[in-house]
Amino acid sequence: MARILVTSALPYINGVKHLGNLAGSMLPADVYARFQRLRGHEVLAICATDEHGTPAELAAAAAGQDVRAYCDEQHGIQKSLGEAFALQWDWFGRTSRPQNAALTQHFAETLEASGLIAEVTERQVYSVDDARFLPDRYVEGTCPNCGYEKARGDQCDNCGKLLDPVDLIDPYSVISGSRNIEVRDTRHLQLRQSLMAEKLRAWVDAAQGWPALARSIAYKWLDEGLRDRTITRDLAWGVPVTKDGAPRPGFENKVFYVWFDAPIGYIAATREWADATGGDWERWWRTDKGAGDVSYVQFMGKDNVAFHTVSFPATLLGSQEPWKTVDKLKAFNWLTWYGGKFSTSSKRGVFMDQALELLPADYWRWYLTAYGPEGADAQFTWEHFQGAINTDLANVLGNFVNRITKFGASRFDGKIPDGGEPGEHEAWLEAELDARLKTIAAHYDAMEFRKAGAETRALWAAGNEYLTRAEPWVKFKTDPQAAALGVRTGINLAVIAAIIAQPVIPQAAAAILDAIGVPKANRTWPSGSAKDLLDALPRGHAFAAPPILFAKIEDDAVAQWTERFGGSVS
Ligand code: B3M
Ligand code: ZN
Repeated sequence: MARILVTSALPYINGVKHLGNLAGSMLPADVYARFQRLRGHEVLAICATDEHGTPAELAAAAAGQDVRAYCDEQHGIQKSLGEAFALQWDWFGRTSRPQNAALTQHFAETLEASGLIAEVTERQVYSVDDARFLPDRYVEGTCPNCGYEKARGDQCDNCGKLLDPVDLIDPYSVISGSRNIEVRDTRHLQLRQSLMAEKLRAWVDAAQGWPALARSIAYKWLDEGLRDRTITRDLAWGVPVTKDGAPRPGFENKVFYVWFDAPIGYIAATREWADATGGDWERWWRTDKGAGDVSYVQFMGKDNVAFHTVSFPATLLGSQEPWKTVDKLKAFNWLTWYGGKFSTSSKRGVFMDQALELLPADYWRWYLTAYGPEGADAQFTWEHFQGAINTDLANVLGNFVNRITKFGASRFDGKIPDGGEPGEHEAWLEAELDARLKTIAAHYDAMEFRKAGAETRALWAAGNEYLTRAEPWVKFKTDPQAAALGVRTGINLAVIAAIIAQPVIPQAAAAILDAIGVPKANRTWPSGSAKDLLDALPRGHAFAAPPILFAKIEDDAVAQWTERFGGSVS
């Protein structure tokens, strides 16, 4: 049995997340964790809200709320929406909790003791009218790289370039709109990444389980020459900057940069879990305390890769302490809304709360996993979503399960019948099953979710194919033994179809397994021969047909939703 630590990139606190946030880290992390639990591995799945930095402060200000009250409210909303989407975290924490402040301050002081922190004077954008410095997203202006006029201080949304606020052309304050902007000196702490370049490159070289995209981004940063990075900001909301455990002189009005404390939030949320459950967090994060045999798997969007393959490891490795670093990493492209961005303000796209008003979580989980933005951007369209749901879930899985359970319940008193000897149709099915079960598991292990989805659908389709071949409802009149065999085999196959569906559509899978009366302990990932799996339920075992599993999405619903959420690249 393996020990697997799974983390998803931490969603920013500001507002309900859209389907892209779900598809690009949280959902695949949950699917992977569920799969590994079904295989009997010890899994710890961790996530949290990323609550510091300018996104939180600006959103709280826009909501007219104190930032802590805003974060309290938004964390609750995101936590309950995650539960409604059946995201099964062992803990969904908060980077604003004391555990993260303590750890962030520990790392900063340890890094300083290793000579990797320098106190420097920086030139920063200062707004005279707001009487404050304007870090990151507090200042916008024209991008020096592409001319985009609403580039943010930290990154240009148009060309993606990472920016320094002082580079912006014609900057203005996001708070007041004022252009009465100066560049002034201010003291900051810098992480001396330049001193870590060699150690980090060696670590990236040695990394085995990374996809090409993640590796190429890490090398790009390393090849560009690692710059020393400012890890403090002139903000009030965040982790206070300390020295020897006390407020650092000259830094009383500064906090750590959100991207310094956020990844530490993975460890801190694990400490929250331990504090709440009595678990042992060091078993997962300290290689001197048992984490040496942990496989650590991270899920994120591609714009977060550099922070996870360079900056965060620089913190961990630079501390000279035995911290667990990532082993495997899955980076996603973007889910677009008809090729464009999701946007609340311009009513483009569906957000997590709205999605659940329209359809149960399983519909979205299936579509966003089996058609997710893995190797390339994936675009959501209502038409494609409708087709995928109606085909994969209603016609293939739903139809197969309903036909065989309804027929078996009506003609065989809802009991697994005896009789009939496996023949050519069962031999065909056994070969199908043996091959597909192995392939599905291999795709999940490799974090290839689209491929795992396609193979899962193919196994469900084999169920319909088997029923066509075995045709128990025809044989029932002429050869009751063959009909009994067909029903027995078909019901056992419905169990397998549901068991392998659990990582992606847990609610529908549970409905099928509950109706067929499969004990919870028997719902682990199928092992053993297909022959045994197709004859696993004891003769006479009582079963029933589950309620209708999936309602087809009708055209008029698509028309309504297109009207409400947008449905063309405008
Ligand atoms: N909050 C998500 C984003 O960039 C960011 C991830 C933090 S993971 C430590 O949208
Ligand atoms: Zn730009």
